[in-house]
Amino acid sequence: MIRSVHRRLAAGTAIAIAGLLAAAVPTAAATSSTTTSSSSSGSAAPARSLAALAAPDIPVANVKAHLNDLQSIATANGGNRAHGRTGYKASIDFVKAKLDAAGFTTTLQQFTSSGSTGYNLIADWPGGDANKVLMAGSHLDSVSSGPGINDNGSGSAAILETALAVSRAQFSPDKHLRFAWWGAEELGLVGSRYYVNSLSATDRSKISGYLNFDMIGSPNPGYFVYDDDPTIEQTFKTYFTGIGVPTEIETEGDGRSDHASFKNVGIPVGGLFTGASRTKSSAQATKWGGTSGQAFDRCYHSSCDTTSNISETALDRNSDAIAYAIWTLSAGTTVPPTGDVYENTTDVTIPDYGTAVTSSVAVSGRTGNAPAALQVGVDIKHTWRGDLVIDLVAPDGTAYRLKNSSGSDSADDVVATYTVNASSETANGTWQLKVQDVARYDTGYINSWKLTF
Ligand code: DTR
Ligand code: CA
Ligand code: ZN
Ligand code: ZN
Repeated sequence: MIRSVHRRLAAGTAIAIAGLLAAAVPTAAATSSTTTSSSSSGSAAPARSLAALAAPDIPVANVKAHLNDLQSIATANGGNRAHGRTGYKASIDFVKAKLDAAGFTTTLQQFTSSGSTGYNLIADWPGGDANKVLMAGSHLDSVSSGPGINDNGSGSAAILETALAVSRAQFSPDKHLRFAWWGAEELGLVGSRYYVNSLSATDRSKISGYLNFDMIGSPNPGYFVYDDDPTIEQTFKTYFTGIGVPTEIETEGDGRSDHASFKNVGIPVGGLFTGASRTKSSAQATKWGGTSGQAFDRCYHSSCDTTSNISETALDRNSDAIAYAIWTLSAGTTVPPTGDVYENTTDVTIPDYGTAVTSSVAVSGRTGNAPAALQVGVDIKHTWRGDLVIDLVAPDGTAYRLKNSSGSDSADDVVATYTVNASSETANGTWQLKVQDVARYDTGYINSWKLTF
């Protein structure tokens, strides 16, 4: 028996405070990151400062642990993680395994360069508006002369830990989040260019911005911000101003890293850099500390680019800046759901490690297709929510993945609002929420769910 409730939110009663809450980061259960509510007027902090409050601190110890793992991989594979060598594929497999366990949808993209197979790793976080994709990327390959811990284990480890923080928070921003680890950057931005060239013009147009992180832990660090897209540049500058660290514009010129592949096709880009073989001036040493007259990274492209070639302070500051930028730039301009709500509040038990169950809502009386930003509100009570895979199934049977399973997400309950681009689906018909518990132990039930058109 389908018990769906159809009600219209009176216009004006829903005051969209999404821009302020979109950056709100749930701590315990995954809660809506975009919501509307009636609220009395009153001053509210600007969204950006809330985003600063809402973005999680990235534990630099976790980032360093990833660097230790990459160091071990290099040591076990001839001392490097270069394109075409066993150390690179081992690095890719290491990163992919962590993302799969955290609930990301990963894709391994192969290409050939200099006679060897190269790999890009693309990791999509389920949910968000598929027409507004925010990307963050780092090249994972080293040069053949060393382990490449600063260049570019530092960027790779920082975005990996940020992606894991997205999973821990069950962050569900307005935009769709995509992370990428590039192959063969050291051969001339080969992997990132291959990725961009493989995108259709339509898919390129969906990328609202690409953030690049290549060398963000240099031992004698500078704090450089790319001066390409002004909004991205300002976002990073705002973060560093907030922690009292002055920045400079990255002046080593375009084309020096993977953001160039995106900029060349008109995608807004930005990023951070702590310096390579250029020397730190006395003015910079006064500003940032460190040693003037010495290279930002004396081990650039050398065998001594090991885990001892890292400034923990720079790595920590830049990792946190990455999280701030992703939380801030992924909050789109949400259209408040002032339309119709179709809800089913009947409890449905989810069998432990069993077959999928469904809960339905009947939508009728509407014209045309569903919206490009269909809001799917989910309320599931379930211990160890990482057991759960959740899909929205349209009337024609098309399934939209809302949440992947995650072996590491031990938190309880899924209370979240997902945004689905359902514009290719007829609005009228029976929509279903499909939930499956894919791991033993821990049980729960669908408490309620709703569609807001
Ligand atoms: N090409 C990068 C290092 C590098 C040199 N200048 C910049 C400027 C911005 C980012 C990175 C770089 C490499 O060797 O991987
Ligand atoms: Ca931190
Ligand atoms: Zn390099
Ligand atoms: Zn690099």
